[in-house]
Amino acid sequence: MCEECGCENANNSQPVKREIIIEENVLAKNDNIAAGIRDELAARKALMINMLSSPGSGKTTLLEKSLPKIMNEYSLAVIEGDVQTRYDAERLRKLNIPVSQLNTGGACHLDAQSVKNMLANKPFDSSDIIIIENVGNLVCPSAFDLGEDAKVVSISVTEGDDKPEKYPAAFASASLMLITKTDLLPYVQFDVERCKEGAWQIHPGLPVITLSSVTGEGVDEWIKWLLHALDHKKGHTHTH
Ligand SMILES: Nc1nc2c(ncn2[C@@H]2O[C@H](COP(=O)(O)OP(=O)(O)OP(=O)(O)O)[C@@H](O)[C@H]2O)c(=O)[nH]1
Ligand SMILES: [Mg+2]
Repeated sequence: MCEECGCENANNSQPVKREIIIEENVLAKNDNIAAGIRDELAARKALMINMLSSPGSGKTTLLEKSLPKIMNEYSLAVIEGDVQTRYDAERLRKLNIPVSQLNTGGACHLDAQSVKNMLANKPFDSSDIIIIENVGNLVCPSAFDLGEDAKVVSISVTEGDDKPEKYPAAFASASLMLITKTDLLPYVQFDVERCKEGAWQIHPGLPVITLSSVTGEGVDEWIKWLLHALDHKKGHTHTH
């Protein structure tokens, strides 16, 4: 018995091996389902974004702030992933943004099957842009492909500028990093350049947007990135 967490695996190599094989099977099955989702979304040229971060980095607040700016022009839908509660879905519904809540009931990430089930329903079956707010966790969600076009990882300035180096998987797999809550920079020890450098060590050239949902700094840039990704999905040529 492991003294730290009470698990059964300590000092016994057999169960650990079995656990790794099971984990590989789970991931392979998840990847297959995700590949199916990706094919389906490619066929109807819908964009799906998977937002990752540790709890409380400001994902829902950013969606509240940014999506109303484009909701009349584009057909949007949000999947809110949380261990428990419908709080985030209720917040977005107040703004008339179509949203469904997925509660994992304990799991630290969303998986492709639960997203696939959701995508069969309205309004997801006809949306231009589907945003998944994954469970707040900087580790597990990065291992589970959901069939998205891009992962967007957020880190708020209250979390410390060393986090990309400490939790590299999320930054390695992301297509965009958001450094959030920049309005709090005067009050915390956070070196934006160090944070970027740390992320670039893991993922050279990773695009970065610094933003604040309080001041609005960077929010338009985030929307521009999103619409550019949609353009790309629809196969339009770019002029910017
Ligand atoms: N100062 C400041 N606070 C912010 C900003 N964005 C979000 N917050 C606050 O940070 C807290 C968490 O914000 P949420 O948007 O709920 O964060 P989240 O990433 O959706 O959280 P989970 O879904 O629980 O992982 C709330 O108290 C927000 O008001 C920001 O730009 N500046
Ligand atoms: Mg949230």
